[in-house]
Amino acid sequence: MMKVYFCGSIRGGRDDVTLYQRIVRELQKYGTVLTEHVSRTDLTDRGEEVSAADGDIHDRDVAWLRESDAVVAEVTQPSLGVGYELGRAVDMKKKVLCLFRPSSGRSLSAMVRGAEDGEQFVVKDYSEEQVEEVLLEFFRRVTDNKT
Ligand code: 6K6
Repeated sequence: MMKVYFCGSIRGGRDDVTLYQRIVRELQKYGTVLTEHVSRTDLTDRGEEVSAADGDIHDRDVAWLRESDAVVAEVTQPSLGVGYELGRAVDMKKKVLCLFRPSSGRSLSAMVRGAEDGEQFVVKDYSEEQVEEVLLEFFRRVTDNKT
């Protein structure tokens, strides 16, 4: 079973959490999502529901990232944590898909957009209704190159 690491903003802001939920539900068709909590609606940007220390969160997440076969990030809502995870993922030579919604009116960081290499690191401009097809295309490629 493939292990998927999903990244989405937490302290960067929770505006897109229902979309994260939709993405995670879709990702579960392809494998185990290690970071399902990112899409939990009761996890706020303040972390009232969470008692874990930041150091423990960091160490656990980096260990999961190392374990993962693929990394999918929703990058429309800017998040330092997501940016950090993406940088570590590149260094670990993971297959990465970044999903960005141009309809937000935002402009994606050059450090993410510019990391695109069309192979290991892909940035996909999409709209919400394309979640299914965009993920299908990505995982087709991931599994093709695995053999
Ligand atoms: C919850 C609420 C506020 O703070 C928390 C701490 N909980 C976290 N639990 C698990 N993963 C986390 C937590 N905080 C950040 N992350 C990781 O960083 C997730 O994997 C997200 O992809 C990313 C979000 O970073 P920020 O900078 O937006 O918080």
